[in-house]
Amino acid sequence: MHRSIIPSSHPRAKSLYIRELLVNGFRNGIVAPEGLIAHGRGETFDYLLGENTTETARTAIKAACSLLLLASHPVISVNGNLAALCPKEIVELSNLINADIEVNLFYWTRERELAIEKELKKRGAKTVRGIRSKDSARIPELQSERRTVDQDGIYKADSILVPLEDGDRTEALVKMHKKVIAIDLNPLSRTSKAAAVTIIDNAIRALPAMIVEAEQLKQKNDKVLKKIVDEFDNSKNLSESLEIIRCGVNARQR
Ligand code: PTJ
Repeated sequence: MHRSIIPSSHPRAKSLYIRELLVNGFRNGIVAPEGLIAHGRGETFDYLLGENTTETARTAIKAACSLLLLASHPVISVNGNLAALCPKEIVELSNLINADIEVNLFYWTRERELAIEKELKKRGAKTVRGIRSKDSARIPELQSERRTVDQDGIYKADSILVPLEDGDRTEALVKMHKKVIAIDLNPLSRTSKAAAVTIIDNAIRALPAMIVEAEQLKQKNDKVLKKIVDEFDNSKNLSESLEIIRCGVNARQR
């Protein structure tokens, strides 16, 4: 890690540290080379959104946590970028909402799948699903490597948290009548539009914010959680994020 050569006084220090987490993840065999490029795309949107969790994202976080707490079988889907950015928070959130953790990769390799499993177990995960075996299931109509899922994980889940997703799988999961909760910095992506709840925020901020929110919402009864979900409008929330990008966060949230 080159953290020592990035002065903490650097105006872009936080953003440069996040890059280092990904570069480090790449060097440790967790992040795909293409993951570094995907991060660059995300960074652009993050810059335009003000590099903070907006009130609009907080509304989505509340709905997302409510949906996950109402689920009978929630799963957190983990790819290379997420595992590099916030492995500790993945485990903490999964414990809090009683969710399975499942590795699911677009650029699948056996080595990376195992490196991610190892990283999550190092951070306290007891079980990590999605490690391919002869019992793995297939998502119908999906051609990418992401179609291979755990028979007792994503395949049977009713709600799935999918940070940094490609649109194809989100659409396929929706067709399987699953509730998809996305974390994506791009409010124009197919994933953002297809998900039931989309959190337009950087996953590195969204996961810790979800932990705080879920801790509070866990005290509420199902009726209250259901009302939060019913009142959430994903299209409206996406439009608000687009307006923040267009006009700036202060113009939108004054
Ligand atoms: O680890 P693998 O093999 O599963 O590969 C993962 C990547 C990310 C390489 C793969 O899923 C991919 O190519 O993703 P895309 O299609 O480039 O989409 C990534 C989306 O996530 C884009 O809309 C980005 O704007 C967004 N994004 C990037 N970084 C972040 C992000 N959203 C939230 N938080 C981020 N840190």
